[in-house]
Amino acid sequence: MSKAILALAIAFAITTINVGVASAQTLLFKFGTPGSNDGELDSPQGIAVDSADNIYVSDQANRLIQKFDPNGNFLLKFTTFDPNDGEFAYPYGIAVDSAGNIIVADIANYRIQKFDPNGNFLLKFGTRGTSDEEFEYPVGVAVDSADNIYVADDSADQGIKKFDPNGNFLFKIWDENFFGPSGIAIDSTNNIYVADRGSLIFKFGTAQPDITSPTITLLGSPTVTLLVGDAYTDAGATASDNVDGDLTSSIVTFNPVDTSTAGTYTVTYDVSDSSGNVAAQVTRSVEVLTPSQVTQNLITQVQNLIPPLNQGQVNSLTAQLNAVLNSIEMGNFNTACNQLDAFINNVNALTQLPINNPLTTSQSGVLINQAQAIKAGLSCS
Ligand SMILES: [Ca+2]
Repeated sequence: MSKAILALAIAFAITTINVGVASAQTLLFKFGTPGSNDGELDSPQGIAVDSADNIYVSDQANRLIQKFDPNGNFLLKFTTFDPNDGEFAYPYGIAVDSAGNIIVADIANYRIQKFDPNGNFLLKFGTRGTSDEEFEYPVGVAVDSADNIYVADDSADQGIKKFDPNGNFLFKIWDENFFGPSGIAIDSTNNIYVADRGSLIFKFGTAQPDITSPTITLLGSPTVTLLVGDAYTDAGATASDNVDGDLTSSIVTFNPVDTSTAGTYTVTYDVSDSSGNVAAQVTRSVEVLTPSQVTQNLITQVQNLIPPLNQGQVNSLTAQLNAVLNSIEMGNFNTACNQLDAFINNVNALTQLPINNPLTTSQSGVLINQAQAIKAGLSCS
């Protein structure tokens, strides 16, 4: 054999091998005729086989499930138009458990249905919604070695949900890169595989993922009122998580409080756990008031004390506070301090102890504390 012929022979051999590698796997058979009679199909979408190699097809447009023997011969079909049980509005994903029961995802009814090998209805679960037990677009189903049922809900928010064989919710699997989890399969050691319409394939282990967010607990009052110039020390918050434990040191606090400028400020607290679950944000409202604003608030409180005060008593206290306001606005802080002292004396004189006057010590204490706070804000001696 010349070199040229040998080279040609090798090239031919390589070509032949390549053709062999690229060819499709051997077709054993195919079956199906468009239509709605037994064994005829209309938009079949899902397929599964049982332990005896029988073939189940979710025949979407015919709204039923068809069962064929291992050679593709029609065995039975089932559907029921009972609106309560077993009606297929849009059967899609299908799986067979170890007992030969058939699990079907019925998208348009937002539910999963289970049938025995003869097509008798066994149970259903799910309704439309976004809670753990509900579905938005249940497309794919799979079962693990214990016949637990996994549902792929083709919605970025819902992800994969695991149910026990009776349809009781167990847990949810979610990933931040979910776009439309639709296909699902379980391997021999119960790892979970997900095909997502966002062009991603996921594999999840058997351990239950952490899907529980940490919680933040505010320390101190959710509302704080200060005077301009006061010091503000934030009381902080604590955080804890079901897996990570104490996450207090990981809290991200945003504290915009500026006590040199009157206004209402919102302090925010955020934290997430090591699995990326984000806690519900907790906030605190801090109001920084000018001495004038506190004085005006005090006037309002005094005017709301009828009864136990009478109109004359309220008028007297209000006049004193209006004088304080006027002095503050004129910049006569020393005068305002003296006027506040007179107000405090007046309040004390109206307090029940030691004789039976109208104000309780509690009521007068609230007024006096605020007067003292205004004095502090004015740097009274
Ligand atoms: Ca957690």
